Amino acid sequence: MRIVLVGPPGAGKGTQAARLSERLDAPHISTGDLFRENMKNETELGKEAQRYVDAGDLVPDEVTVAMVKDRLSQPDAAEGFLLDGFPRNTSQADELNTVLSQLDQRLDAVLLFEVNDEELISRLASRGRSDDTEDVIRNRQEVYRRETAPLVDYYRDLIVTVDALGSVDEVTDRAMDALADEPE
Ligand code: B4P
Repeated sequence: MRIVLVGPPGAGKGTQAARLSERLDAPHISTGDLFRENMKNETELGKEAQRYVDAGDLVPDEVTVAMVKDRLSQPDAAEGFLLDGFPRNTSQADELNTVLSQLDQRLDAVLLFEVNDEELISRLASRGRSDDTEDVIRNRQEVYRRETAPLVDYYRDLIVTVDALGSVDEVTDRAMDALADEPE
């Protein structure tokens, strides 16, 4: 299956994508993880992304889109993937459409993880990643509302909503059930 995961920062996209990847036997492709790996290895891409990630802003589309195109062209993504954190705005979504149609592929579903703001803040505060400080979290939430939330309308025919409150196992089961209920 070709699935996109959308949700506010801290909704558990990364957590759930890793688990769904095992259950569905499809690679987990996380733009956040790809940026963090490049930053750790101090690659040119990592150096370029660092200041945006540190501030909780979106890394410029041209950098992000090139990185995703490269990843999607690898053989393990040919039969399916879970795309975690991409697209994050409608222009990235347009780019993804173009890439997929060139590969004669299309998305099967867009999983939308819903959690209230209070829970999001408490999850991120307890994780403590370097971009999980209060100011940066607030900016990431604002960026989500402004840039990413419009994807719900953009993908209205593909959206599958998942209540992401509850234990990690409960959320995984809900996501699997919701996908199973989707028409082919
Ligand atoms: P991401 O890595 O995508 O970060 P995120 O949205 O905060 O994480 P996620 O929602 O996956 O939460 P997680 O599972 O980790 O992005 C980081 C940065 O990279 C962005 O700010 C941006 O700068 C850049 N970036 C990424 N993609 C981009 C793009 N397409 N374009 C431009 N820039 C981009 O869960 C969070 C915490 O909750 C964890 O501690 C987890 O253990 C906990 N948790 C999860 N599920 C739980 C549950 N059910 N109950 C309790 N806790 C739970």
